[in-house]
Parts: sequence; C-alpha cells; structure tokens
Amino acid sequence: MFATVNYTVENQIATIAMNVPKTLNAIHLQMHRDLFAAFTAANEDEAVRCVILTGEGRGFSSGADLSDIDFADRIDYGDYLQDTYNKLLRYMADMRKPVIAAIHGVAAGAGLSLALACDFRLATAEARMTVAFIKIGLIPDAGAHFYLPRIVGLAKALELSMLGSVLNGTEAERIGLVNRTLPEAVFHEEVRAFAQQLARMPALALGKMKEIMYKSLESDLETVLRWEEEGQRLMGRSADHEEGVRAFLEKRFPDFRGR
Ligand code: T3D
Repeated sequence: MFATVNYTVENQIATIAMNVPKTLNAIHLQMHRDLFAAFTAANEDEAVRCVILTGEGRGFSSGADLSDIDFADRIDYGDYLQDTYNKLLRYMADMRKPVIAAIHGVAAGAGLSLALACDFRLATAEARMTVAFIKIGLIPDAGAHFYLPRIVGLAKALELSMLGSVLNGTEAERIGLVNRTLPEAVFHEEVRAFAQQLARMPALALGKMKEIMYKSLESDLETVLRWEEEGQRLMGRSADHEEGVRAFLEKRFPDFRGR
C-alpha cells in the first residue's frame, strides 16, 4: 500500500511497519510521507481500535537517513523538522487510539523519538536504544526533549541525551523507558496479544483518558479536575459504561463497542 511502510489491519489492530530493512529502517522523505499516510489511515478507520508501530527486518528504526544529507547543499533542519517529524508528532499526540511501539533490534535517534511518542513501548531484552543525536553533533528532535524527561525523569533524560549511551531492553525497562520486555521468540505474538487486550477495552474511555493524561502534563490541578468532570459526564452517558456495569452484575465478560 505504501512504498516504505507495510500497513495491515487485522482484528481491529492496525500494524504500521517501517520497511527499509537494508538501513535498519532509516527515515527519509518518502518514509515520512508513508508514515503520515499510514497513521492517518489507522486513525480514520473506525474499525481500528489499537495501532502497533514497528520495523521490518532486524531493527525498529536507525533514525534519520544519514546518507541523505548533502553538506554541499545544506537544507534548513528547522524547516525540515516542521514539514516532516513535527507534523507526524502532532498527529500522533492528537490520536485518540492507543499506539504501541514494538521495538526489536535498534531504535536510534529520531527512531527512538518516534517510539517515545507512542503510548506504550514493548521491547525484546536484546533491543538497543540510543538517543544518538549527540554522536553526530545534534540535539535530540522529533519530540524527544518533551517525552524523554517525562518518561524517565530529567536526570536520566539528560544522561541518555548527553552521553548518547546505548541501553538494551532490560536496562530500558528498569528505568521505565519501555513498559515491558518480551521474549524474542514470541515477541510479535505477545505484542499482538497486548494490542488485542487494548482493542477490547472501552475505546471512548481510552481516547478521553489519553487526551486528559497528555494535556495534564502542561496544566494545573484545577484545570485537570474540570477536564475530568467534562470527560466523566460524557463517559457516564456511554453505552460502554452501561455494558461494563451490566457485565459486572451479571458476572460475565463485557462486550465493549466503543460507543
Ligand atoms: O534530518 C534532520 O533533520 C536531522 C535529524 C536527525 C535525526 C536523527 O535521527 S539523528 C540520529 C541518526 N541516527 C544515527 O546516528 C544512528 C546511525 N547508525 C548507527 O549508529 C548504527 O548503524 C546502529 C547503532 C543504528 C546499528 O548498528 P549495527 O552495527 O547493528 O548496524 P550497521 O552495520 O551500522 O547498519 C546496517 C546498515 O544500515 C549499514 O549499511 P551497509 O553498510 O550494510 O550498507 C548502515 O550504514 C545503515 N544505516 C544504519 N543507520 C543508518 C544507516 N543508513 C543511513 N542512515 C542511518 N541512520
């Protein structure tokens, strides 16, 4: 469907797999276009309840495609970010569906930034994660300054960014950079099982929760309490709330419809 991204939908789960294995899924202009189109497709498809972002081959993503850089004809990186990563990052932040980064192999530079912008990170113990930018004289981008300190705390965010050190999945789990590590042999099956669990949850509530949780990072208690009042007012009228309560009282599994 896309030149550099495989996009599939199965059992309410959309999988977006970066697909340039030769460079460990280095991100170039075409991949930016394809990623944006794939995320749009997943977001606009009402049947999709959960999204997995991953990479084909032996890596998640090695970050920006360094072979694309032409120092004889330098582009303005600020403008480039605006047109590419930042467009996608804003779109992902506005999505009301849970997004899982499935990280096997390497996630470096902007590849790791994309994973940080997902709601969950699942990795193999052998995965390698590095902020990497400092190794080529750049600052982190694609939202890493926002997400990294919020996920691992300021001290670790500065350490990982300034040293450009490489963490494996186990170390990343220890500092909260990934939610959990999964055995390599069953990685993709376990990621799908996790996604399936999310896909069965009340989608309206997940979307509202995501919206408030992210907005709360830049707000105050009074404002968040008001968002919760408004949000719960909506959830209280939803069919999923009714189904959840009925299922509890009838001692059966709920069948949530996302309404
Ligand atoms: O454009 C802008 O606005 C600037 C923004 C920049 C954002 C960024 O993401 S900066 C950070 C960019 N990424 C990196 O600096 C990482 C570079 N890659 C590496 O350090 C290593 O390749 C890895 C640690 C990721 C993996 O190492 P390893 O030993 O497993 O694999 P390898 O042999 O190094 O890589 C395999 C192939 O992929 C190799 O090609 P070859 O020799 O087989 O033909 C390698 O050149 C290629 N490759 C890996 N990373 C990139 C890449 N090609 C282009 N761009 C890459 N980022």
